Amino acid sequence: MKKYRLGQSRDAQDMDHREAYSRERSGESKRRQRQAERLSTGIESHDSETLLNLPDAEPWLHLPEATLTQRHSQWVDLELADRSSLRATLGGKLKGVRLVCGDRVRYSPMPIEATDAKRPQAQVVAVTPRRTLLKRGGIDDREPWQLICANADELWICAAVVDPPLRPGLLERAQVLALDAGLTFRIIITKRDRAARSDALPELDPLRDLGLPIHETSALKGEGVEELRDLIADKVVVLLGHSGVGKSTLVNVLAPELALKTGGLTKFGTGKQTTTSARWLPLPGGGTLVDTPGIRNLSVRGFDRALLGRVFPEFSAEVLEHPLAFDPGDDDVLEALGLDYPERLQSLQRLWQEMDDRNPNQNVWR
Ligand SMILES: Nc1nc2c(ncn2[C@@H]2O[C@H](COP(=O)(O)OP(=O)(O)OP(=O)(O)O)[C@@H](O)[C@H]2O)c(=O)[nH]1
Ligand SMILES: [Mg+2]
Repeated sequence: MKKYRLGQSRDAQDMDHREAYSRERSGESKRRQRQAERLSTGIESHDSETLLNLPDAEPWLHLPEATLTQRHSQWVDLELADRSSLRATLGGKLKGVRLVCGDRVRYSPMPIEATDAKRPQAQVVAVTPRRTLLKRGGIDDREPWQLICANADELWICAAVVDPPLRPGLLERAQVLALDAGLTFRIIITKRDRAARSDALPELDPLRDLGLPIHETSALKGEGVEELRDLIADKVVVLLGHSGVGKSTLVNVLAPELALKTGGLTKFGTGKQTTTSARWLPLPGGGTLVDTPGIRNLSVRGFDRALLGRVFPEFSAEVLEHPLAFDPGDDDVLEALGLDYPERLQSLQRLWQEMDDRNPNQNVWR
């Protein structure tokens, strides 16, 4: 224990000390220490690509393989080759690896079998390289990506006619995600029964003109649902959309035996976050649906701007290069661009800016 003379500040004493900094590193705060290490090694743990790396699964090829069907906070549920399910913990080898619904994993039985089937009966030790990975931009740089589903074939973005309202901007964002992951993209309009037949949903015209597949459905009336069943066939289809658009209701119409929980709406016409984690749901008739929790927004932070040329093919290379150089409020500019849907210029600008956005609060001392 150090003695301090009256009037001598503890700080001043410490600043004189040669090991002042190292003492702070070892003692005060584990978190600060980790931050300091990160700075001195130059490896930023939030480097977006490193986070997606998977440890080598080669040494574990002798173990049985399974699909991760649902993540819980302490364990995961697996679907085994014989379609039975098993609860498992994550092995230490996977520390820091983010597993996601749809991952193909290798697991090993635990030495002592738990008798309660609700407790883990196995341990996941490796993840097989992902065929595809659907992700969205994270909230800040500590979490650059939010993983949605691995090994899927198609992304179906679900949007309701009303409650919650239809927002074409969300559909453009979802298309970016699908292109990045290499998934087939479809737009599923739900609750068609809530709008008059005569309402042709003109807000979708720009997307229709681009030839994007748009399916108008009503789970309530069973409209447009059968053709979806044929599309699923033997594919893995991820359903994504705002809370309350009717994703789980749609799954229940396609596979009533799953009896998923569905929710009502708040008085504001928004969903109640009824589904709380993504679930991998093999359908008895073939194919797999992945029901996901309702999203608030879809960030495209960190995605490659080159994708925008495919989402906004009506723009010339010059506009795609520098969209901000064109003023969407200037009629002459819009005239010169010859756009059928001038509002798309603003959408393009918004996504273009967001893709390169750094989090202004990024601060290594946090
Ligand atoms: N009128 C009408 N209502 C529907 C239709 N599909 C779903 N709903 C209603 O919409 C509400 C929300 O449905 P859910 O299936 O729970 O929505 P969700 O997208 O799974 O919501 P989260 O799990 O919160 O993401 C429920 O009250 C459903 O009855 C439809 O085709 N027509
Ligand atoms: Mg749901």
